[in-house]
Amino acid sequence: MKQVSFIHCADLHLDSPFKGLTYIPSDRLEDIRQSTFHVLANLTKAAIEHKVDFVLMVGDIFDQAEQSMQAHMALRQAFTKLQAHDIPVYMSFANHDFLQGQSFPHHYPENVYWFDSEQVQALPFYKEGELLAQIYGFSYEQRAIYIDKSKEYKKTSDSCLHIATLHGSKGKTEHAAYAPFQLQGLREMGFDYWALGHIHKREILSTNPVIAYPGNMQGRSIKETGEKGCYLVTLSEHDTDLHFLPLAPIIFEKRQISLKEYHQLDWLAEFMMTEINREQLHTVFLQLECLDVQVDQEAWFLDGKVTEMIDYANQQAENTFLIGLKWRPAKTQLRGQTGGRFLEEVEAVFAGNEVPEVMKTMITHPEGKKWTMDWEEAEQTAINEEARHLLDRLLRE
Ligand SMILES: [Mn+2]
Repeated sequence: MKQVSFIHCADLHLDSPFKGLTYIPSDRLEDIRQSTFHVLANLTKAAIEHKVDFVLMVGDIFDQAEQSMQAHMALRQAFTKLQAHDIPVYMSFANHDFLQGQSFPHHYPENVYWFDSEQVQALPFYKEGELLAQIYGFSYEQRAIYIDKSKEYKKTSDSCLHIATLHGSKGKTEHAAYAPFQLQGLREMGFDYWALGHIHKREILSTNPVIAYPGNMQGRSIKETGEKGCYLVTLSEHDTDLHFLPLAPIIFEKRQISLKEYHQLDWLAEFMMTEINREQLHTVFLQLECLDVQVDQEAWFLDGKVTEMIDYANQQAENTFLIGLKWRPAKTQLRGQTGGRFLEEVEAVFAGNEVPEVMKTMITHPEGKKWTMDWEEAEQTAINEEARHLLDRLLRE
């Protein structure tokens, strides 16, 4: 029976600049900037410890088309370490590190096999002279691929395991620019495993055969919460064993707290200190979201008292740091107020799905488009809520 063990990872985004992060204690910034390098070192270590047959890296190895020398050197060093343990790497580039944007030569050690064009190719994996698997894949030449690439995957006639790597997204609606595929289509093609990449949230889309996203390897903002890492896979013709390995040195988390029961300011301070003193194996960046903030509590936030508390808590912290505080007043008063036509119009904007006239100039402007195009529903709701609270506060002042 043919059997292989391998690591399936994707979306390393090596040398991510972490530009969007705010409120991070300045002496922690360097840890964050180094985290994608640390996770690569952890990956190398895990592959060696688990003695895997090979490593699959499914696209977006680098965060940007044009890369830093540090990123190239770190990647090469990781490959060399794997080579010393006879572990091959099968790798592709995708929308972040597409081929035509790269100028650095691809001189990798001999254990590294990479998909060098948008043409789907098969690369064989031999162990002690025996062909155990064919590994399929392609790289992005440009930053987008609008067609369903899965239709171009053709199994060779070899009697061995057939493992397909694909950096793309499911369906046609959401991210059609990234090699969109249909799940049912993949299921029916007879491959033993579909190693996906692109979506940063870990997800098993199908179990027979396994079609899975390992998620990205290091969360890059408060939108990418929880443990991050890779899959350790043992695959034979009859069985797939999938095991998640956490690798990320830094974890982002969110915690909600209702202030209804917190009548005193020092109770909130107490809560913060408990949160930062929790036993943690990793460095955790925690966003507190204070809900149901009562009218008389709003001053705590507006006068900067809570920010000051966070600064103090972070000075005491060892593993858990508070970042990016959010707070929401208990009740939006806009609705209850009799503010005449103005408030009615404001409410109509919030209630409707139509883009208000005044926004149209902004979202059609090339600069504005960048910031307003891709809101998910939850984000849109959060933005609306925040706008409503801001208006409410300003009107009362
Ligand atoms: Mn991608």
